[in-house]
Amino acid sequence: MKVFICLGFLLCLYLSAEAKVYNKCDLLRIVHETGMAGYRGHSAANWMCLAYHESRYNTTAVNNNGPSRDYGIFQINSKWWCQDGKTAGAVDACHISCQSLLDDNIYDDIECAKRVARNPKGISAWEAWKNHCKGKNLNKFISGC
Ligand SMILES: [Ca+2]
Repeated sequence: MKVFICLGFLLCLYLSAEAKVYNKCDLLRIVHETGMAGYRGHSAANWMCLAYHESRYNTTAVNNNGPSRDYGIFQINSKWWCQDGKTAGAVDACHISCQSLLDDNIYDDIECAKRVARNPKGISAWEAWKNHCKGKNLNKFISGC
């Protein structure tokens, strides 16, 4: 039993070394810096709201949808956008490993999110954006920074 507790503890240490939960103002700064603000007509507040409702700004967020998985701060899907080696018929349109969508460097995640937004569905590809952000007052996602 002690061995298992120890392993669990070490795993936590390992994960926390890579894990990063962004605070709002740091993420907003990067959204501006990378040209995501206004990209394809979507304001910084829309991207901030999207990331908040997809991952709570946690870069290590993973959600298993059965046949595919969503990865990282923007919850990018392995069926279409990234390669996780275990999704049948994966397209990998961002040409990126899904694992690199979980580290604390989100610049590559942002490039992939822009690629998603260039598709005909645009930002509507994200269910969380449609359900929680579309047409809403999003001021709280950018205020105070
Ligand atoms: Ca990354």
